Amino acid sequence: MIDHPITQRWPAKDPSVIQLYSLPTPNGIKVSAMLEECGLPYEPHLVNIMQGDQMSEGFTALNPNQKIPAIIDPDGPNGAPTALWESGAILLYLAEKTGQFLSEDPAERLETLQWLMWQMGGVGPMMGQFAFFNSFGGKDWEDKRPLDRYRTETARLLKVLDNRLDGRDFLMGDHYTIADIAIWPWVTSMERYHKAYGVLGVTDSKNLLGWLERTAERPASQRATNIPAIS
Ligand SMILES: N[C@@H](CCC(=O)N[C@@H](CS)C(=O)NCC(=O)O)C(=O)O
Repeated sequence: MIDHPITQRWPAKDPSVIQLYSLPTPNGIKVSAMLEECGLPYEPHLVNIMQGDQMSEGFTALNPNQKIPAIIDPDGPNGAPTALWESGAILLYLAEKTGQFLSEDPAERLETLQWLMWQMGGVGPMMGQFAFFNSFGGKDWEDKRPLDRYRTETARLLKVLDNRLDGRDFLMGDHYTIADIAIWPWVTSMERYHKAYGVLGVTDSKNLLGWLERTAERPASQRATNIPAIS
């Protein structure tokens, strides 16, 4: 049973499963991809950030930071209902809950978390700013220095990723992990929404292109790009 103000606006059809409040943006896709990969039962709810749903009272009661994605797990730690936001924290939680996509080996686990933090602290914020100055409000700004700055930094991060993927199928070698799940939606969004693979140097990065293809081939990645369904 879920007793939370968010259920007034987004009622749970099956309150015994994880409730996902999201939209298929890069941060949203991370969590839907993880849920799909893990095979956990869950119920997606569309939070339309273009219409300001994230500012509503119900959503704010769940995430005071007013951003998607967020979840409620009725069967959280100690069997109690748990609400969680911040996509990286949700990936870590689901990995620990299911024992999947994060090695139990301490060294490997640490290295995976390092790449997850790299995504959360670098890739997401920098690519988000690049997107703003390249394609959204900032594209009409006369001063092009912010666009140059974020494009240069985004290209640099992508080069770091390309180097890491040299001789590796995934960030952690043979193992597909929450690091791949966190990074992939951001990288693909650079082309899908911004047609920027050329200016960012992705088209010349063969390790990166191979990884993008391998990750995109996964059925969970494909399904996640439309969860929650927009129409
Ligand atoms: N660090 C947060 C970032 C979440 C985030 O920026 N979500 C965006 C969509 S990708 C959002 O909800 N934006 C709405 C807004 O800023 O009002 C996470 O990884 O969960």
